Amino acid sequence: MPVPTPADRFSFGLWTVGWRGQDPFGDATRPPLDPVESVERLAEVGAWGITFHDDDLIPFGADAATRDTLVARLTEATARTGLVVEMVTTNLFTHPAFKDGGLTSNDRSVRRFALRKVLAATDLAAELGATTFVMWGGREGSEYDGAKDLAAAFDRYREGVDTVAGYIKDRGYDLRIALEPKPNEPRGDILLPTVGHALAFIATLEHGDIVGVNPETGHEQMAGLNYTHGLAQALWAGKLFHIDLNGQRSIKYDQDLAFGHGDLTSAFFTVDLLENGFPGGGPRYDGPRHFDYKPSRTDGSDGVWASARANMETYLLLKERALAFRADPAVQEAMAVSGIGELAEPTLAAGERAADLVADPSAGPDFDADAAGERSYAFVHLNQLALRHLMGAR
Ligand code: 3MF
Ligand code: MG
Ligand code: MG
Ligand code: MG
Repeated sequence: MPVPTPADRFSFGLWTVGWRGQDPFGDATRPPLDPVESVERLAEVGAWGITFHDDDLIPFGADAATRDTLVARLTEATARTGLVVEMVTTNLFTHPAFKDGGLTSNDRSVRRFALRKVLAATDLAAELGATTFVMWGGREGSEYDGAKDLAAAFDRYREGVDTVAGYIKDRGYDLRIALEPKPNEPRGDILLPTVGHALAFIATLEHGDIVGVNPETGHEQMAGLNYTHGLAQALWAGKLFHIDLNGQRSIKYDQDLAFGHGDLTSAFFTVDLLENGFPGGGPRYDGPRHFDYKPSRTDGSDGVWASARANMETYLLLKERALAFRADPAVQEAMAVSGIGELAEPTLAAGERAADLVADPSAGPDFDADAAGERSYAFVHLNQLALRHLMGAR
């Protein structure tokens, strides 16, 4: 089996391996894990970096001295093991104060407290050398459509994100914000439910130049959407700042399975995009391969580390197969038959305008639409070649 190394730039949230298995119906099934132990174990299994929420490291409400002691402990552990802190984020969802949201709570005093908490988390991120700051608004939303003035909610969301981005610039922090879309859970409906919604929101920001997205596999799939397409549009827009890889089996609660343990074929094409890029070139993702999964509550403590390994092993196996897929002459031939490369050619000729197209009979009355309708794109053959590579049958 392939062995992960720091060069692969795999990273894990402290809340992932640290999840104790509590769910809405059952208690924790595993004992608590010290963040320092998580760092040591993640380094042992070949990870490169860690990420965390402020509250994963510093308990909510801790005083400044406690904060400094806990940060120093973590810094000692990362320095000793060589792990980097690549991303930091804010917990605006656990405390009951945030039950109606952080940046978009109907209660202004909650919004002010939440925004200040986010700003403090950017200080922490900068102090630890992180370059990405994720904002997941898990409680920004509602269960009832009459519960919130939605236009005001978007105004407040924009005000909040712009305030954080402006603060990052004022302080000169080397940080970019990545908004994490999710359709629902814990709220009945969450604002910015998909990558597309988040991109449209970013276009309205004053400081949108340092704001992108952090798409999560399962979050897009919970909305019945194609994760790879979401990554592709974010990349194309220059906004793919970070990723949360995991597994999800269809539209249901947020499963946070290990990467590849949901829709494996989709995971293959996700890795194909991340490792090979678009067939015709175009923007590439060069950020961390970050896993946001939960070790199943049916696994004991050993299973935590086995599942951390599983994420990386599956990624590397898919990487081997995706590289072989694109290098295979039979695949290249099938791609040519399918016209994959043809799409890169602009539809209009150089200098051609709409009026020229209207005047071109070859695109109108002389076009043989019936012949075009008979073309076989042979996408099934191309996909079968992908499955053969995926299954190790080539
Ligand atoms: C929830 C999530 C979050 C975010 C995190 C920021 C608890 O479904 O995915 O994890 O990823 O808050 O990165
Ligand atoms: Mg998630
Ligand atoms: Mg999830
Ligand atoms: Mg996530």
